[in-house]
Amino acid sequence: MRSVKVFPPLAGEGWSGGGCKVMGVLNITPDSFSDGGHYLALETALRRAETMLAEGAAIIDVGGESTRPGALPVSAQEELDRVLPVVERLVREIPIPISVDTSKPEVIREAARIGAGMINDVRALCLPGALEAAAASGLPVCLMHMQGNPSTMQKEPYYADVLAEVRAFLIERVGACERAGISREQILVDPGFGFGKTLDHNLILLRHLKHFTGLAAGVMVGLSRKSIIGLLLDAPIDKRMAGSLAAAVIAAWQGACIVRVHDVRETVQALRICAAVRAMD
Ligand code: 7PJ
Repeated sequence: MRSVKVFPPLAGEGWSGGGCKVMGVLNITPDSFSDGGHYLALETALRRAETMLAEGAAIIDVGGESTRPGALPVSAQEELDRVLPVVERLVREIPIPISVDTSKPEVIREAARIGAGMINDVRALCLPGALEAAAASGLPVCLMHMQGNPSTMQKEPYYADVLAEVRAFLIERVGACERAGISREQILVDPGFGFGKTLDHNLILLRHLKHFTGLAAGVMVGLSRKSIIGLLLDAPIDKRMAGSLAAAVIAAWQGACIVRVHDVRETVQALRICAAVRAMD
C-alpha cells in the first residue's frame, strides 16, 4: 500500500498554519531527456529534488509543459513520458508531497494513480475532462488565472479592472470545482503572475493579494525570477534572486500560504523572518 503524501502535510495544521510554505520548482524540459536518456534525466531530477528538500521545501512541483510566454503546446503522450517517470521516482524517494504542474486530464489521472500529492493547473482545470479527473483524484488543486494562452498571452494583455476580473474568474472556478465535488479545503487560488499581465497588472495584483485569501482554502503565488522582477531591476534571469525574495515576502506578508520558487534555501530564510513578525499579531 502506497502512502500518499498530500499537501498540507501536517494534519490539522491547515494551509496557512505555521506560515507560508515553499514549493520548489522542478522543470522537466524536453532536452533533459535527449542526450543522456531517461536514466540521466531521472538522476538529475532526483538530485535536484533532494537538494530542495534539504533546503527546506515543503512540496515539489514537477512540470513537463513549458508555459513560459511564447511556449508551444505539448502532446499528452509527450507530457506523460516526461513527467510520470520523474513523479514515480520522487514519490518513492522524497518524503514530501509531489505536486504535478499540468492541465491535461490524462496526466492528472496518471499522476494521481502513481502517488502525486497535488495538482497545480495554470489553466484552472478548464480543459475538457480536467475538472472531472481532478475531482476523481481526491487531491488538492491549485487554480491559476491566465488571460489567453502561453503562445500569445503577453502580446497585449488588457483588463478594465484586473483585480475584479481575476477575482471573478477564480470565484467562478472555485464554484465549478465545488460543484464537481472538490471541497473548498482542497482548493488553492493563484492570480497567475506573468500570465497575460503587464507589469502594472502584476503590481496591482501583488499589492492587493490579500483580496484573494478568502476565495478558497489559501493563496499560492509564483513570482520567482519572473519578468516582473526582471523589468523592475533591469536584470537577466540569473540576477533576480533578491528581487524574487522581496516579492515572496510581500506575498507571504499578505497571507499567501505557498510560494513557488527556484531558490529554495534563500526563500525559506526570508519567509522565516516574515513568519516571526506575523506571529506577533
Ligand atoms: C506558475 C505556475 C505560477 C502556479 C508556472 C514560471 C512559469 N503555477 N507555473 N503559479 N508559473 N500555480 O515559473 O516562470 O505563477 S511556470
